[in-house]
Amino acid sequence: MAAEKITSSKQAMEMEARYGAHNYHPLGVVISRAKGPFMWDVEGKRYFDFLSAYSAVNQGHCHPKIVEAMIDQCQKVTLTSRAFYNDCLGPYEKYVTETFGYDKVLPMNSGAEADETALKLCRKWAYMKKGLPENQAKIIVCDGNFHGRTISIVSMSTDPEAYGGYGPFTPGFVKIPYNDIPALEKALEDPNVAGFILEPIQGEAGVYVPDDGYLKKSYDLCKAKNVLFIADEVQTGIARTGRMLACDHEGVRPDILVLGKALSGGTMPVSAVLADDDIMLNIKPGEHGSTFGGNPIACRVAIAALEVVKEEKLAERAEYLGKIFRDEMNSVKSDMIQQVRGKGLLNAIIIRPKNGKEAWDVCEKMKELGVLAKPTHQHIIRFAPPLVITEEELREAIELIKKAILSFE
Ligand code: IF1
Repeated sequence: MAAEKITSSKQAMEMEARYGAHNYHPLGVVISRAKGPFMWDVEGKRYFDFLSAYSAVNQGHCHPKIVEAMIDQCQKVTLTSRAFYNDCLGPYEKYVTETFGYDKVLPMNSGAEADETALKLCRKWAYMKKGLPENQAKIIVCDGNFHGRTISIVSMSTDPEAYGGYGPFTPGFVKIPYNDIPALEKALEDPNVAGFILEPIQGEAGVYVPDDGYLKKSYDLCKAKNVLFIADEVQTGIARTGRMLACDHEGVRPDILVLGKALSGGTMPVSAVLADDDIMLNIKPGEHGSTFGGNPIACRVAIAALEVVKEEKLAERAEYLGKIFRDEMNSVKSDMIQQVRGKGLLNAIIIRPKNGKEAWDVCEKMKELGVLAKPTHQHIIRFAPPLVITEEELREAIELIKKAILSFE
């Protein structure tokens, strides 16, 4: 029995409702093709993509260089598992560690897997190098965090929608307010603290940009207490905020760096954890791994994805275009715009409800006008187009976004 072909958006949405888990509530649009900053629905309507799959498509949809690497490797060998060597992993490991300046990389697949790996590396280091008593290691996390959806990761969450109904929870996490230095100082007084994990900008929390200096001060406090500073750059990394890493804005070099999403340019799940030998080599053969982690296709795709970032100067583009976006949105005369915030091309607008209309309604209007974005936490719309968008295309999309907001005046 062959799989059914989709000939209308309505057919696709009904099929998903009937046969798929209802763990999402997507906007009512069915994408069938995408290229660069654009996506087309089943009926052929074009949209500007202003979500970029939550910053996984920084290089633009179906970037030719990345797709070419994928196709080429697919016809050689797709997967060896780590039971054997292959001729793609070494070159990738060398390339990615030299790109970010670390001794070693542990390749994984999803961002959650990479964050879990970072937590395991931190705990292992705490027992083997810092000398913490077995099973007593604590890791400080921030209110409003989002690091993935596994049981241990939602054990760190302060969002009932993320952790509700999934107990019992993994112990060993200490929650403090984000962007709060005194709270971190106090939490670091506990001698059993092994690490501090945070997003340099909280994405899911609504593009919450901490005060200037927060990352550097946090890093310094952790170093003073021999605590590992773990940066989850799954969403903020790979040029999204106007630098290769969001930590680069403050010259902070995380002890453990977590990457994902755009590491593959949105073609397939590729994530990575980078650290120096003193941290990385505490995990011995057989103590961690994954079937697809570091597979040949992932290695070829990730090299191509990083080459695109460098060759097309995507960080510089994000910096320059992001300023245009924030300036233009701050000039809109509408009391629906409560705040515009962000760095590079990771931005958000807090929508003040008006006449019963709120962020979701603005997103529906934008969809009608040909721009796709989605609210987070009811009143915040995240705007994150692929970094390959041209200034002309960005300005065209900005006019449509303005039109959508002003349509409620
Ligand atoms: C969903 C949120 C964003 C992440 C950071 C790790 C991960 C993510 C900073 C895990 C993933 C995705 C997951 C996706 C929607 C999206 C998301 F709304 F869920 F929170 F971007 F903000 N660290 N974020 O942002 O990476 O395992 O997904 O590869 O779960 O709905 P993953």
